[in-house]
This record gives sequence, structure tokens and C-alpha cells, in this order.
Amino acid sequence: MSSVPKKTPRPKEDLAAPEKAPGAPGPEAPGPEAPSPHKAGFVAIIGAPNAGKSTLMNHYLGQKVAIVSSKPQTTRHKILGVLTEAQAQIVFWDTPGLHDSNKTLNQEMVSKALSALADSDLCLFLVDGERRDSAHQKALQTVQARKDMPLIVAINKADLIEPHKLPNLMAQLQDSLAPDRILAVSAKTGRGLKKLKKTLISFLPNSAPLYDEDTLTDQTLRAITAEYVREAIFELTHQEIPYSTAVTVDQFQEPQPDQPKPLYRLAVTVHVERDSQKKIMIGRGGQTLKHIGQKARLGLESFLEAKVFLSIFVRITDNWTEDRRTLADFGYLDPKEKS
Ligand SMILES: Nc1nc2c(ncn2[C@@H]2O[C@H](COP(=O)(O)OP(=O)(O)OP(=O)(O)O)[C@@H](O)[C@H]2O)c(=O)[nH]1
Ligand SMILES: [Mg+2]
Repeated sequence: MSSVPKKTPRPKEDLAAPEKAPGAPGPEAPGPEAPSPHKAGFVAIIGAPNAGKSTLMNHYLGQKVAIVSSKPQTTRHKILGVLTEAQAQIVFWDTPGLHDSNKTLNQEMVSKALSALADSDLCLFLVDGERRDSAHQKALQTVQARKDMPLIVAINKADLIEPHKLPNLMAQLQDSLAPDRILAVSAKTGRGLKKLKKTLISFLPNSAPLYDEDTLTDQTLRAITAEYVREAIFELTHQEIPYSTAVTVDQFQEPQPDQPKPLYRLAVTVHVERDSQKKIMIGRGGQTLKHIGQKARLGLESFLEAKVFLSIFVRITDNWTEDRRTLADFGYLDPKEKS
């Protein structure tokens, strides 16, 4: 695997709800005589689009490995994220949100989520506590039909939910899914995430680590570059534009060893389906594209901890969301499934 290594310390979890007094032994402190066995396994984060799956995984990894936006259907791939601790390794699959669609791209996204679920030891069903629509129903049915594996339900966005509504929602999910555990969390504030992590670990199989402790994700830096540009497009354009856009990387030049300050030279192509979309993407006097470039560059500079020179080219690629060959070229389809 061409993995991206870790760099920063883990985030502080449960900022809103500290569980122990300073200096007191932590809940995970090993007992003197009975060291617990090492646990490791795959956890599929499953849910409707926009439930907060990528935000949750990023929080645990301490880095923005998966892009996040306020619009649904942001994640298009299944993305591996490895959280390594002394006694446990959780291998997360962040997945595209489950939803119904007759578009080829969207069907591919959903099938990636289903394959992640099929390959996992544990299902973490993330529910948007504030909004449950038809995609939530689809996610619910998928989770009900999962293979035999433990199920943890996390009601996310607890920071937005009126407290008196939680017990009812929990009871509904308990009735329809009979999960092994159900808890409320906020992937944004960190509330409940320490408890959720302990719960996940407790359901993982006894196993040695599955990945090297330095592994963070299966994505290459090239892929992350394309994703950061896509994130900026999701945040800065509207209506059908984000959904008609793909990003490919033309140039990925790493810093040269003799450079006094490390600089990445990156060039990407933004593909849209029609001329009208190209015009919107570029914007009046090039302003929209400029803002997209600035936002993506800042994100990449923070991720890569280096200066970034980013150039963006916009191109019309007819019908790419439907054409299987182009979808495969863009990495959204297994090359074997081109025709
Ligand atoms: N208030 C609040 N917002 C959250 C929370 N978790 C995520 N969000 C926001 O919800 C939106 C969607 O988050 P994502 O992490 O992209 O959701 P996702 O489930 O990965 O979405 P898809 O990739 O589209 O399936 C973003 O605007 C997040 O900032 C939370 O706990 N509280
Ligand atoms: Mg996502």
C-alpha cells in the first residue's frame, strides 16, 4: 500500500465532556496482573450522505484524510484510515453515503460503501440526529441486511439535537435495528467520541495490528490532492456543479532536496460535463476558479506542511458521470468493469 504516514499527535477527544480528573488514572490504564489482548479489525462507517462519516474518521485520525462539505454525496470512494494505539488498531472505512440514484457514478459510490461493509468486522452506523430522509431509510435497510457482524449505532450531531428528542430517537433505532450499542456523539465537537472509540475496540477481534503503526491511509498524495480541489469545489459552487465535477492530477512534483523551503508543484484538471458548467466554474473574470484554487492550496499546504504551487485547468469531458470508461479512468470504477 502506498500509504501516507502520520504526522500530528492525536486530537483531544471529548473536550466537551472530560471523563477523569487531572492526574487520576485513565479508564484505559491496564490492570496490574491481566493485560488485555491486542485488538484489531475493520470498522465500516456507514450512513446516509452528510451524516458526518468523514468528519468522524478525520477526528480519530487527527488529520483531514477525507474531505468534508456541507453538501451531501461528498465522499465518492471508500477511504481507509488507520488509528493505531498501544493495545488496539481500528481500521476505519469511510464510505460514500448510501442513497438511491439511477446515475452510474452514484451507483458506483453506493457499491463501494457496500463492499466496505462486506469486508469489515464491525458496522458503525452513523445517523444524522437532525435529519432523516429517504437516504436514511436506505441506510437503515442496508444495515438491517448486513452480514453477521456486530452493530454500533452512533447518533451524530448531538450538539444540534434538542436533548429531550434523543431518548425517542434512540428507542426508534433500538426497535428497528437491535444494535449491540447505541450512543450519541458529535463528530464536530468531540462529544462522546472517546466512549465510542472504547466501544468499537471492545467489539473488535483479538488480533495483532493489521497495518504498520505509521500507516494513516491507503490514499496516495496525488489522490488527496485531487480530493482537496474537489472539496473546494463542493464548498464554493452550487446546484449541479459539484456533482458534475471530477478532478484528475496532471502533475505532482514533490519538493526537490536542494530547495531551502519545500515546495510542491501541482497541476490538476477539473472536468465538467457542459460548456455552461465550465463558464460557472471559471466565473466572471476567473474569480470562482481563483477562489477554488486558493482554498485548495491552503488546505494542501496545511496537509503537506509545505508550500504548494497549484495550477488548475478546466475541461469539458462529456457525460463522464455516466460513461464507464471515463469513470474507470477517473478511478471511480474498477478498470475491469469498464464496459
Ligand atoms: N453540527 C455538527 N455538524 C457536523 C457534525 N458532524 C459533521 N458535521 C457537518 O456535517 C456536514 C457533513 O459532514 P461530512 O463528514 O462531510 O459527512 P459525510 O457523512 O462524510 O457525507 P458524505 O461524504 O456526503 O456521505 C459537514 O458540514 C460537517 O461539518 C456534528 O457532530 N455536528
Ligand atoms: Mg464523506
